[in-house]
Amino acid sequence: MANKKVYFAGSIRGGRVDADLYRRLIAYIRRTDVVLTGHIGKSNLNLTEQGRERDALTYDQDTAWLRQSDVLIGECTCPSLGVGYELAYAEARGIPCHIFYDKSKCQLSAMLSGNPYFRIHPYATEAEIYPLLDQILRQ
Ligand code: 6IA
Repeated sequence: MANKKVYFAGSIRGGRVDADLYRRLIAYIRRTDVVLTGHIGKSNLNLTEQGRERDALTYDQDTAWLRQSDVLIGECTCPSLGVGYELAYAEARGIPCHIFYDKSKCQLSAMLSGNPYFRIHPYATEAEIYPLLDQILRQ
């Protein structure tokens, strides 16, 4: 099925060390499908806390996008409280969740790797991710 709505999840306040990778993965998915969360790959995000009212707008928008999405694809090498929350939110609503992480750079939380609901894709090189994305987007 083409044109899936993809919720791409990646660290924001958890750290932006992988922001360029997020940008490349989002661009790849967008060749065929829709990414609801394109901002995750942007280089100029304001990371500072902006107060609960401003953050509530982010929460409301992101959870609305999650409820609309066909699949969540999370890049989880850089640990992020928000991404962990989004994964649990998506699981509770039966949205398929795929988790990617660089196995040479991190150890995935047992709360993710121990949950059989999540489809987990440890990778050694970025090149391994793209054929897996093709499979996920074709499902
Ligand atoms: O705990 P983190 O900040 O690392 O959480 C990252 C995850 O939460 C991402 O997958 C996003 O979907 C979501 N998220 C966290 N912060 C924001 C955000 N910040 N905007 C959109 N989604 C967010 C507001 C700054 C913005 C005005 C650039």
